[in-house]
Amino acid sequence: MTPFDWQDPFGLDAQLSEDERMIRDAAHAFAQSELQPRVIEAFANEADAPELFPMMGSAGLLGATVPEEYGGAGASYVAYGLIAREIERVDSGYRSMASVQSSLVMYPIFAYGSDEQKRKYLPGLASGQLIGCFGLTEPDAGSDPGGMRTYAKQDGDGYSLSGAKTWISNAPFADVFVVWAKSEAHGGAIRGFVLEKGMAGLSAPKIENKLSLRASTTGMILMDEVKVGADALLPEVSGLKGPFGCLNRARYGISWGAMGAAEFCFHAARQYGLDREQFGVPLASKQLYQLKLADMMSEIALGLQASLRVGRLMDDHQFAPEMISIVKRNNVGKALDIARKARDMHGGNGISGEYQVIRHMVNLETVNTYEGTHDVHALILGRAVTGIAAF
Ligand code: TGC
Ligand code: FAD
Repeated sequence: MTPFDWQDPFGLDAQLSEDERMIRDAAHAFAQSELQPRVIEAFANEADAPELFPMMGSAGLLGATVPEEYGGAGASYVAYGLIAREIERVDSGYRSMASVQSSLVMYPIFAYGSDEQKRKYLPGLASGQLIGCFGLTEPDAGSDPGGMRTYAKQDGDGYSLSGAKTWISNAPFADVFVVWAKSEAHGGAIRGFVLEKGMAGLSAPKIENKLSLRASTTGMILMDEVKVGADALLPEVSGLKGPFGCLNRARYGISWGAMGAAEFCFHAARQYGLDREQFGVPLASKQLYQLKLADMMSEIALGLQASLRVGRLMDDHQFAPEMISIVKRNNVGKALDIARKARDMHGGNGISGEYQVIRHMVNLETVNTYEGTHDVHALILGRAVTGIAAF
């Protein structure tokens, strides 16, 4: 009989390759030594942290799946998920910064870009010398991105873009903007464009006073006849499958990341229950307390195993987007529930920033909403089950 490990109930570690374990351990060491010491203050002060990008780049955490010739690590999607889990064990906002850069900026340039665009942007994005953002959501088009109003007019050989994007991670300090717009020259089809900081007519004001994900900077992208050359167009994709192809990768990473946040909360609640005595005994000796810990451990073990399966299928090019909807929706929903329970199990201390569980709890409210809300993923799955779109 194998002894049971409450920190790894199904032996996830043993299912990883040597390379994946090394990447996981490096991400863990970076997150604990560089991110953890700054996060409480960063969250409290809603601080911008562009300096983290070159640090994450040096640690090999950006664009892990992108081939080495473009500065990436050529690693597996499982390795990418493990990185997200380790960063989000510290904070969902830091994972957001990294996953936007990797899945929503580097991936579309790699998958849909010209050779010239790949050479121009990918090495700088991988090293973190360049910071990227991804503009899909608009004030009047969130869950329904097909309703976007941003358009690209033909302008000589190039294009002129006008419109507004909102709730855009990294935008206020981004150098590279991957923006989706309806293109006049392509019969109104949604196309991707790469814009650069400093272009006339382009601005990215910060959205202040978020009460969730405060360690990640969020802003708008305002475009007033931003003129770009023909070389700004991502040539290899047309239609909503362009942005959705990126979202598949980011949503998958989030499914691992949310489990990292949940693990932090589970471990914290366990330790708190062992240390804190009430009625003359540790809280962890109480049946109700143990029930909550048992539920947390079970959901995390199941969620990680599901993400590992989806990651392996992605690495084999055998995945369906609905699989990603299952793990994004379920893992984030379970993580939010675990964070709320952990907050409660810490009693009054649970509302203090020092104990960190309430920070994870409020962060996960955002994670539940972005990249397709919990209910939108239910509708994607409902369509798959019934054949009827209920959006
Ligand atoms: P629908 O008619 O279903 O599809 C339109 C076209 O897109 C294709 N497609 C996909 N392709 C690849 N992967 C997927 N997951 C795809 N889903 C759809 C589809 O085949 C079709 O292609 P074609 O060639 O036939 O035209 O589209 P719809 O307009 O009915 O969409 C419905 C719905 C609800 C599924 C979709 O709009 C949706 O997912 N909404 C949620 C929006 C969302 O997730 N936004 C995320 C914004 S980015 C963000 O939040 C970043 S946060 C980052 C961070 O900080 O971590
Ligand atoms: P809405 O679509 O208006 O939804 C509001 C509510 O209605 C939700 O509960 C939703 O589930 C529900 N609803 C919507 N449609 C239906 C339906 N058909 N049936 C039943 N219920 C429905 N976007 C980017 O493009 N890039 C980014 O980098 C980015 N970063 C973000 C960072 C943060 C901190 C946040 C909060 C958001 C970010 N987003 C980003 C935007 C995010 O993707 C959207 O907020 C999300 O897609 C939901 O859109 P919405 O806010 O317009 O909500």
